Amino acid sequence: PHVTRREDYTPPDWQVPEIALDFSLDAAATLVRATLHVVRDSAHDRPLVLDGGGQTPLSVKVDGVAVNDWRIENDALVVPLSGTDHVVETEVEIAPDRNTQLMGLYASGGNLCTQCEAEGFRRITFFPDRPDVLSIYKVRMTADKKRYPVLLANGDPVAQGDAPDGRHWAEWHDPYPKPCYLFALVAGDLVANTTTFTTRSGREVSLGIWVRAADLPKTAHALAALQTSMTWDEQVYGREYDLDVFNIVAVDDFNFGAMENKGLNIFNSRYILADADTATDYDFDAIAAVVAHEYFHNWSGNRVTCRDWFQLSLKEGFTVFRDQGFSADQGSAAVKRIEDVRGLRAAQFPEDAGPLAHPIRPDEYQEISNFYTATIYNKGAEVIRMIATILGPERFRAGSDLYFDRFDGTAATCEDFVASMEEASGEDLSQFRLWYSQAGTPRLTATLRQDAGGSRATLTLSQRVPVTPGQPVKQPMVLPIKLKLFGADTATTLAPERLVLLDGPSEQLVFDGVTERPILSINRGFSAPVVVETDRSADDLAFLSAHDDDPFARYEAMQQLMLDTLVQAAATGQADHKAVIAAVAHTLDDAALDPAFVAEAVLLPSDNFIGDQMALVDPEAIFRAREALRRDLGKALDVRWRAAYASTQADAFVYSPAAKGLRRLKTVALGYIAASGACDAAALAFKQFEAADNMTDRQGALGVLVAGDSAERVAALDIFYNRYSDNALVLDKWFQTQALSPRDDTLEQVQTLSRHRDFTLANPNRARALISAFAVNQRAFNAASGEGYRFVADQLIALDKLNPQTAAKLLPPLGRWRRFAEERATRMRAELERIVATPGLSKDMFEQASKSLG
Ligand code: HT7
Ligand code: ZN
Repeated sequence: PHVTRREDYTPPDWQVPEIALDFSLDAAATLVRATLHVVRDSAHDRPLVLDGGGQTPLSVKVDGVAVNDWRIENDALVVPLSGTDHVVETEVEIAPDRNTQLMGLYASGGNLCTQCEAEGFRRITFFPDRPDVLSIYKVRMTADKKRYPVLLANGDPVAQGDAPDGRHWAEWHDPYPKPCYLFALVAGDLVANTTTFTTRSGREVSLGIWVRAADLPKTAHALAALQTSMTWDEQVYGREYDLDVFNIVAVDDFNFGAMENKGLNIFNSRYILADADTATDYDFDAIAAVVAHEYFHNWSGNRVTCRDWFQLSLKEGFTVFRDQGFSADQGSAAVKRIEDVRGLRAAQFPEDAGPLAHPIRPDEYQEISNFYTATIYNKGAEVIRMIATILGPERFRAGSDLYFDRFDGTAATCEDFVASMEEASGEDLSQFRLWYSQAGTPRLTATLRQDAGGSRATLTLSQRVPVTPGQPVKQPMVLPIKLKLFGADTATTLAPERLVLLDGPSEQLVFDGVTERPILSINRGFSAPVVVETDRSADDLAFLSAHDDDPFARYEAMQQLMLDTLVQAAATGQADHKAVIAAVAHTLDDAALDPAFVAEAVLLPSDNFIGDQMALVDPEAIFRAREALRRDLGKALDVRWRAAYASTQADAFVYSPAAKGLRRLKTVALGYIAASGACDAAALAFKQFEAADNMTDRQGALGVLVAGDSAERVAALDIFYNRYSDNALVLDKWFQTQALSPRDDTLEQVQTLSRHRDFTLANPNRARALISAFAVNQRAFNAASGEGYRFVADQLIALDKLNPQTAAKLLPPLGRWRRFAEERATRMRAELERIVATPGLSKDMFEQASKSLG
């Protein structure tokens, strides 16, 4: 396989300052004429090489004259040119309706749309498909007027008109130079929810969210989120929008969440469409976050783009950090931080500890699509967050202003970003740069000792960065650790919060005036993305879960208390649940706490996260331990769960942080009532299911019922299916809920569901709803028979033939074989070997599967 290496970067041989694209659109056969103004970039005699995606040019012209001395090499069009400045014109034909990969120009729901990041533009036309070639785009589209009444592209609309044979045309110009991965067009039968936004310098921008007519009522939330995002970016980062038009189009078939094409974002419809009946609070929140994320890319990604794809985290890590800040400002910042850390631990920590571990700025790749990972996005955001923590808000903002001003209109690097932060703040980030080059989650050990008889305590901190593939030796990182000491007797502050920058292998901190037994609160706010190991007792963790004034640390103490109990139970079969029960009771009794926080704090760690703490994962033992604790918590606190359940009932659906928190706690309480084995639990859940005026309550109740074994379970699944059988996004929930069920027969149910008439691998959302959800279900996926592995491998092999990118993203769970005892490990490896040996395997899957075999 061909490997692209970061160290091999060289600037482009040819620049393309302008391009004119003329599309004659048709689902079966689209003609693309591209006119490129090409300029030799330095003194060299190399030909013009334009990347391609398997198409053959119908014609090639240089300076208006047809030429035939071109050749195709590795799909690229090679054109010998003698001078330094030419106009090169190519014509190609492509077939959007046969494009199942959903990269380039493709058909979705009868409309035509594009996806070009990372390397889809080459499947549309011949072009230097690399992010450091920036061009001004002029686009003309002609299409059947009835079938495609709406024609959209990047930038601003400049002209439109009718053409012969029932066709019409439109022209769009984008004045900002951009890399081709930001190109987009849409042709379709769509309607828009529109409004205007006036930027702080007075530019009036037309905003439009384009969907099928029937979906128009579900666009209000996304449109409001867009307006809020535009204001937030002006206020928090001083960034204004820069065109007269900002359009978003929702499509049903999409490989990812959304795409930030300049002035024409294209979204997976699941991140646009919402109303109370069909979308959960989680969906509403995700829509606002993704709308914000894509909008924020207009600066962090579009105005300043990436020099090469190794710099992907430059735009993605920074933009995730920005969207996290936005979401935190819209509701509970504490709950948002807890959710983000939970997501990081679920997706990124395992990646960092497995065969696909890579630094946030990778050194090499075979297929760049495989690097749109939790590491690039979420760890990347944590790295930016650490810079913000070290610098403080004012200096961080100064660094961000300098970065945007200095690199506006250019393709930059992670180094440019860090250097801007350094220059604006005066802070030396030399050693901090290791976060960009070293993979692996650092482990921080903290031991606090009170000197015998004295009033002094010593905290010893030490760090270790684990070995990862290709990186056998690691340097100590800079870890910004927020910590504080509480007094065990008085529950007062013994040492106020301070930020420690641990930059060596270990360090000792001495605290004076420690007159009572100190309790350590560490990594407050999750100030560094590390695993913390301490020897804090169950009593100390219970103390912190009740008294810590940092909400994240408080949540974390409870999680650690639960984890310690569950890991011991899974390893030994024995457990004392008393401490957890008392801590949960205390949290439920604390009327001052936000219900949204309570709901997070009382949830047990997932099976997967418990497994991540163990030397070898025993899925059955973990499942038993967790179910036993759930049952005991349910039984012991029955009165409290029922009180919480009663107190969280609402009259009518409102989408607000407070109402969301109550709904969350309501379903968590219902889950514990059911876990206790109470005989009225199914009836209670079914009542919630039937009475619900919103999807959060309805799906919450369905999840509780699906986990059990009752007549209500069967009824609810039927009712849900029949009610929503024509709504693809809600049917995804129906598939997903069943795939996540903890029942003994989930594997068989999922196998049956894969043959359901509504199941298809052609739609990425549907494929993910069943396959990804099933792979997260630790016990079902890791069935001792190996059937779970075989099922997933079969699905991935089939999906690879249609959509390699989506297939490859679903592979990592099979690569976790080193974490299991021999029998399961052997079966997983056998499936990976079967995948690698599949004839015609894509390079996407080959890279993931072969690296996973390690
Ligand atoms: N920047 C976008 C990435 C993306 C993508 C990547 C690979 C294949 C398909 C894709 N669609 C969108 C999304 C984002 O991070 O905002
Ligand atoms: Zn992004």
